[in-house]
Amino acid sequence: MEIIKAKTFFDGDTGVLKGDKISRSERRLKDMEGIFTDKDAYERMPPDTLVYKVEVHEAVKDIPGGLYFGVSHVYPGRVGHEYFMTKGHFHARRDTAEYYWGITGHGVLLFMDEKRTVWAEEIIPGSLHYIPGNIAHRLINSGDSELTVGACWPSDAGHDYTTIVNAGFSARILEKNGRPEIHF
Ligand code: S6P
Ligand code: ZN
Repeated sequence: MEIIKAKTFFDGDTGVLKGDKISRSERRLKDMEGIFTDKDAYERMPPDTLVYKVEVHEAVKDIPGGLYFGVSHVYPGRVGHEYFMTKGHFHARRDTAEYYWGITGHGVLLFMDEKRTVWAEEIIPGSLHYIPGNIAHRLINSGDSELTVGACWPSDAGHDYTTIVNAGFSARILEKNGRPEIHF
Protein backbone atom coordinates (compact mmCIF):
# COMPACT_ATOMS: atom_id res chain seq x y z
CA MET A 1 0.00 0.00 0.00
CA GLU A 2 1.24 3.51 -0.85
CA ILE A 3 0.76 6.75 0.99
CA ILE A 4 -1.53 8.81 -1.26
CA LYS A 5 -0.37 12.34 -2.08
CA ALA A 6 -2.55 15.20 -0.87
CA LYS A 7 -4.84 16.50 -3.63
CA THR A 8 -6.13 19.66 -2.03
CA PHE A 9 -4.16 22.47 -0.41
CA PHE A 10 -4.99 25.29 1.96
CA ASP A 11 -2.63 28.28 2.04
CA GLY A 12 -2.42 29.24 5.70
CA ASP A 13 -1.33 32.81 4.92
CA THR A 14 -3.95 33.75 2.32
CA GLY A 15 -6.64 31.12 2.96
CA VAL A 16 -6.68 30.27 -0.76
CA LEU A 17 -7.71 26.67 -1.59
CA LYS A 18 -6.15 24.79 -4.49
CA GLY A 19 -6.62 21.35 -5.99
CA ASP A 20 -9.44 18.83 -6.12
CA LYS A 21 -13.16 19.21 -5.43
CA ILE A 22 -13.18 22.94 -4.88
CA SER A 23 -16.21 24.98 -5.84
CA ARG A 24 -16.01 28.75 -6.11
CA SER A 25 -18.70 31.40 -6.06
CA GLU A 26 -18.73 35.16 -5.93
CA ARG A 27 -21.18 37.89 -5.01
CA ARG A 28 -21.19 41.28 -6.65
CA LEU A 29 -23.22 44.31 -5.62
CA LYS A 30 -25.85 43.42 -8.25
CA ASP A 31 -26.42 40.08 -6.43
CA MET A 32 -27.12 41.87 -3.14
CA GLU A 33 -30.26 43.90 -3.86
CA GLY A 34 -31.97 44.97 -0.64
CA ILE A 35 -29.09 43.92 1.63
CA PHE A 36 -27.44 47.30 2.28
CA THR A 37 -29.31 50.04 4.10
CA ASP A 38 -28.31 53.07 1.97
CA LYS A 39 -30.26 52.46 -1.26
CA ASP A 40 -29.03 55.67 -2.98
CA ALA A 41 -25.37 54.84 -2.30
CA TYR A 42 -26.04 51.29 -3.56
CA GLU A 43 -27.57 52.57 -6.83
CA ARG A 44 -24.62 54.91 -7.42
CA MET A 45 -21.99 52.14 -7.23
CA PRO A 46 -20.92 49.96 -10.20
CA PRO A 47 -23.18 46.86 -10.03
CA ASP A 48 -20.25 44.60 -10.98
CA THR A 49 -18.24 45.54 -7.88
CA LEU A 50 -17.01 42.31 -6.27
CA VAL A 51 -18.05 42.13 -2.60
CA TYR A 52 -16.97 38.60 -1.65
CA LYS A 53 -15.84 35.25 -2.94
CA VAL A 54 -16.32 31.83 -1.33
CA GLU A 55 -14.22 28.71 -1.92
CA VAL A 56 -15.54 25.38 -0.66
CA HIS A 57 -13.87 21.99 -0.57
CA GLU A 58 -16.74 19.60 -1.23
CA ALA A 59 -15.40 16.15 -0.44
CA VAL A 60 -19.03 14.98 -0.28
CA LYS A 61 -22.35 16.48 -1.40
CA ASP A 62 -25.14 17.28 1.08
CA ILE A 63 -24.93 14.02 3.00
CA PRO A 64 -25.85 13.64 6.69
CA GLY A 65 -22.71 13.29 8.77
CA GLY A 66 -20.47 14.96 6.15
CA LEU A 67 -18.54 18.22 6.49
CA TYR A 68 -17.68 21.14 4.25
CA PHE A 69 -14.51 23.22 4.59
CA GLY A 70 -14.71 26.72 3.14
CA VAL A 71 -12.93 30.05 2.97
CA SER A 72 -14.74 33.38 2.56
CA HIS A 73 -12.85 36.35 1.13
CA VAL A 74 -14.69 39.62 1.84
CA TYR A 75 -13.21 42.63 0.06
CA PRO A 76 -12.76 46.03 1.73
CA GLY A 77 -15.32 48.66 0.80
CA ARG A 78 -18.50 50.36 1.89
CA VAL A 79 -21.96 51.17 0.61
CA GLY A 80 -22.45 54.58 2.21
CA HIS A 81 -21.29 53.98 5.79
CA GLU A 82 -22.03 50.26 5.72
CA TYR A 83 -19.05 47.96 5.30
CA PHE A 84 -18.97 45.24 2.63
CA MET A 85 -20.41 42.09 4.14
CA THR A 86 -21.92 38.72 3.29
CA LYS A 87 -25.66 38.28 2.71
CA GLY A 88 -25.89 36.27 5.91
CA HIS A 89 -28.08 33.26 6.53
CA PHE A 90 -29.62 30.78 8.91
CA HIS A 91 -28.87 27.19 8.00
CA ALA A 92 -31.82 25.48 6.30
CA ARG A 93 -31.38 22.65 8.83
CA ARG A 94 -31.65 25.16 11.63
CA ASP A 95 -29.99 23.20 14.41
CA THR A 96 -26.64 22.82 12.61
CA ALA A 97 -23.64 24.71 14.01
CA GLU A 98 -20.48 26.03 12.34
CA TYR A 99 -16.92 27.11 13.15
CA TYR A 100 -15.36 30.28 11.72
CA TRP A 101 -11.76 31.44 12.20
CA GLY A 102 -9.93 34.57 11.16
CA ILE A 103 -7.10 34.24 8.59
CA THR A 104 -6.42 37.77 7.28
CA GLY A 105 -7.81 41.23 7.87
CA HIS A 106 -10.12 42.69 10.46
CA GLY A 107 -13.84 42.15 10.70
CA VAL A 108 -16.96 41.49 12.70
CA LEU A 109 -19.09 38.37 12.93
CA LEU A 110 -22.72 39.29 13.52
CA PHE A 111 -24.96 36.65 15.15
CA MET A 112 -28.77 36.74 15.41
CA ASP A 113 -31.10 34.25 17.09
CA GLU A 114 -34.66 33.47 16.00
CA LYS A 115 -36.04 36.07 18.43
CA ARG A 116 -33.87 38.62 16.52
CA THR A 117 -31.47 39.20 19.43
CA VAL A 118 -28.06 40.12 17.98
CA TRP A 119 -24.49 40.07 19.22
CA ALA A 120 -21.12 40.50 17.54
CA GLU A 121 -17.53 39.25 17.84
CA GLU A 122 -14.36 40.86 16.50
CA ILE A 123 -12.51 38.76 13.90
CA ILE A 124 -8.72 39.03 13.65
CA PRO A 125 -6.13 36.56 12.29
CA GLY A 126 -6.23 33.52 14.58
CA SER A 127 -9.55 34.30 16.29
CA LEU A 128 -11.92 31.32 16.60
CA HIS A 129 -15.71 31.65 16.54
CA TYR A 130 -18.36 29.03 17.30
CA ILE A 131 -21.75 29.64 15.70
CA PRO A 132 -24.33 27.53 17.54
CA GLY A 133 -27.33 26.00 15.73
CA ASN A 134 -30.41 28.20 15.12
CA ILE A 135 -28.26 31.32 14.77
CA ALA A 136 -28.01 33.50 11.65
CA HIS A 137 -24.49 34.68 10.82
CA ARG A 138 -22.95 37.40 8.67
CA LEU A 139 -19.33 38.49 8.04
CA ILE A 140 -18.49 42.20 7.89
CA ASN A 141 -15.16 43.56 6.64
CA SER A 142 -14.51 46.53 8.94
CA GLY A 143 -10.87 46.86 7.85
CA ASP A 144 -9.12 48.23 4.79
CA SER A 145 -7.70 44.93 3.50
CA GLU A 146 -9.24 41.61 2.52
CA LEU A 147 -11.04 39.81 5.36
CA THR A 148 -10.42 36.09 4.98
CA VAL A 149 -12.30 33.67 7.21
CA GLY A 150 -12.17 29.88 7.31
CA ALA A 151 -15.31 27.85 7.99
CA CYS A 152 -16.32 24.26 8.69
CA TRP A 153 -19.96 23.14 8.77
CA PRO A 154 -22.18 20.08 8.25
CA SER A 155 -22.62 19.30 4.57
CA ASP A 156 -26.38 18.91 4.96
CA ALA A 157 -26.83 22.29 6.72
CA GLY A 158 -27.95 24.19 3.60
CA HIS A 159 -28.71 27.93 3.54
CA ASP A 160 -31.86 29.89 4.32
CA TYR A 161 -31.29 33.32 2.79
CA THR A 162 -34.98 34.24 2.51
CA THR A 163 -35.46 35.06 6.18
CA ILE A 164 -32.59 37.58 6.01
CA VAL A 165 -33.56 39.04 2.62
CA ASN A 166 -37.10 39.62 3.96
CA ALA A 167 -36.38 40.88 7.47
CA GLY A 168 -32.64 41.61 7.63
CA PHE A 169 -30.58 41.42 10.81
CA SER A 170 -31.83 43.59 13.68
CA ALA A 171 -28.47 45.41 13.81
CA ARG A 172 -25.99 46.72 11.28
CA ILE A 173 -22.28 47.47 11.55
CA LEU A 174 -21.60 50.99 10.26
CA GLU A 175 -18.42 53.02 10.01
CA LYS A 176 -18.28 56.07 12.30
CA ASN A 177 -15.11 58.18 12.56
CA GLY A 178 -13.16 55.35 10.92
CA ARG A 179 -14.35 52.70 13.39
CA PRO A 180 -17.08 50.02 13.30
CA GLU A 181 -20.16 50.74 15.40
CA ILE A 182 -23.19 48.57 16.02
CA HIS A 183 -26.51 50.26 15.11
CA PHE A 184 -29.90 48.87 16.15
C1 S6P B 1 -21.72 28.41 5.06
C2 S6P B 1 -20.80 29.41 5.69
C3 S6P B 1 -20.01 30.32 4.74
C4 S6P B 1 -20.90 31.35 4.00
C5 S6P B 1 -20.07 32.43 3.34
C6 S6P B 1 -20.87 33.41 2.49
O1 S6P B 1 -22.60 27.86 5.98
O2 S6P B 1 -21.46 30.16 6.69
O3 S6P B 1 -19.31 29.57 3.81
O4 S6P B 1 -21.73 30.72 3.08
O5 S6P B 1 -19.39 33.18 4.32
O6 S6P B 1 -21.93 33.97 3.22
P1 S6P B 1 -23.41 33.86 2.70
O7 S6P B 1 -24.25 34.42 3.79
O8 S6P B 1 -23.51 34.58 1.41
O9 S6P B 1 -23.67 32.38 2.48
ZN1 ZN C 1 -23.27 29.13 7.64
